[in-house]
Amino acid sequence: MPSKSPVIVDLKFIPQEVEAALKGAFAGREVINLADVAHQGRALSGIDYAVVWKSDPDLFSRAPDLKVVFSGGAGVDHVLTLPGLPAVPLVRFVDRSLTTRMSEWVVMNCLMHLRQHRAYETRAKAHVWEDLSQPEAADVTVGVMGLGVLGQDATHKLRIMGFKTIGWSRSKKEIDGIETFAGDELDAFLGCTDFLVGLLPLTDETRGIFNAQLFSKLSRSGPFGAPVFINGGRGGSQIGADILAALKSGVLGAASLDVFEQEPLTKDSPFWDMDNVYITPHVAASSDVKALFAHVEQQINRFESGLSLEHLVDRKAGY
Ligand code: NDP
Ligand code: OXD
Repeated sequence: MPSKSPVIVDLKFIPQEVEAALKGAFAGREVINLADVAHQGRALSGIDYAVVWKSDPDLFSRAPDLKVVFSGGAGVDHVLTLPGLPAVPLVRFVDRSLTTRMSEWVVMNCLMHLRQHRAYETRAKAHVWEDLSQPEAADVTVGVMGLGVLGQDATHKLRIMGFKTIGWSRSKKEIDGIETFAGDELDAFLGCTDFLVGLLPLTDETRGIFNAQLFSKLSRSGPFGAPVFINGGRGGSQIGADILAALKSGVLGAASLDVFEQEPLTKDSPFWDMDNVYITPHVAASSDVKALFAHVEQQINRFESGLSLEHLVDRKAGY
């Protein structure tokens, strides 16, 4: 029986988490963890599989024989932009725990803005006892841009919390209890949206989509007047300078940003010091590494048994 192909693991995650998750993973196969100094400079030809997250640009020239590439996360922009990506199937990570984490982040941020959490924190620090008028979730329309795996789960959980929820995607969707918009219906969608949630992949079409023009089309008739922008998708889809200007001028009332055009966010970024901005360091839905390896193993087993791979990326669409 031919021996099983090794798997290259090249994940710029927390190294200890990768090490721990590798224990017991990929039974019967050699794992070449590129974070391990023992593998630095090692020849990688003849290897069929690689699991990657933010790989170095020379990966594909070092590993010229890959048959399948696996993204360490749901997004694949970091793979599609690597030089020499071979014309082989690219599989992204779709996972219950990742999806759940993103919905937690989205719901948490919508609730923090709804419940004016920052205003109460500020008052608490100054020992000020003051109540502010309190709309309920049903008074707010949350518009989700991107109705894929993450967007659909988030809309479902936002609805459970009572938010009116609408969504926009490339192709029209039928989702129970949610008004959906597609393609050129974007302006109509924006006009109904009080809290805008970004859950889009980064593609040629979505680069810079969250810009001044788009913010100016959001509803201003919600309970807080100015709309709120919440982005858990990709930083390349937003224009940071436009967000700053919109927050300063009142076109936007507040924001929650997990992703930035340049990551890590530089220490001198004005976003850190803005009272009406919540910042998290691209952790809205980090991959559970054990679950990632289980998913890769499952897909390799399918591939080697002649079954079709799941969660394939459409290279032309870019996601
Ligand atoms: P999916 O591929 O399942 O969904 C993508 C959605 O975006 C689809 O509804 C798609 O439309 C829509 N879309 C894509 N391009 C366009 C466009 N040009 N116009 C309108 N709609 C568009 O992805 P996921 O839901 O799994 O993930 C979304 C993104 O979230 C990932 O690509 C990643 O960048 C980001 N992410 C961020 C994380 C974080 O920690 N911050 C963690 C995980 C993911 P259609 O349905 O018609 O195809
Ligand atoms: C992902 C991410 O794409 O964590 O999974 O950003």
